[in-house]
Amino acid sequence: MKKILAIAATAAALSMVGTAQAQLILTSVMDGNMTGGTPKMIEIKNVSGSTINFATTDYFVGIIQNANTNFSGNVSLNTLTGGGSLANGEFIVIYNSTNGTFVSLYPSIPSNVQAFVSNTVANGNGDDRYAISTTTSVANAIDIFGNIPVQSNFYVDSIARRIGNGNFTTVTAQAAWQFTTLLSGDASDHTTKAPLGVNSSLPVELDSFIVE
Ligand SMILES: [Ca+2]
Ligand SMILES: [Ca+2]
Repeated sequence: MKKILAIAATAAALSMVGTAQAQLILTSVMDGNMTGGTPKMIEIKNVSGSTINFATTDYFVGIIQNANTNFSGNVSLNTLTGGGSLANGEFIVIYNSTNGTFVSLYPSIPSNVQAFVSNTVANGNGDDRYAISTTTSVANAIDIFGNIPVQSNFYVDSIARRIGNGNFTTVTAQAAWQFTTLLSGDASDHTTKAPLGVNSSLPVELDSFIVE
């Protein structure tokens, strides 16, 4: 007796599965609890396994504000870093702190973190999503924080820290992130609840995900 295999069904299922290499991921997002909603911050990490030279392999970090579905502002990492590079496992922090709050709350930046000011990009006030893309379009995103079609206040006055892999290009923030509310005006919260350059809870395997 011959067995009939559901080859067509298997092939269809396999066609839904893809692999992609996450080169850079978002690891922290903050909507600050201090005066003026500062500091606002985005932290990204190189998980590619090797140094990324932005002059030859550029990426764009952008904000998708309010009801928008594409970037309302973005910055080239080559431009931001002045043609710099990022070693594997190290971080870039982009912050918005025109009144100096970020600098006062983080007077000592860890050696594995490069910090840059950008008021255009790090401007989320709790309902704005962020993405890293290979182009200036969200369509080419390699990592997303937040549910792009759905505007909601999901991190107001909070620090969001990545605790899992999630799905890199279709992620809804709640699935892969831990949210901690920062007490209004309490500067001591940041050193304990929002340390920079720490992402030890992130699993190592980052090399595959399901494309939906
Ligand atoms: Ca706020
Ligand atoms: Ca907003």
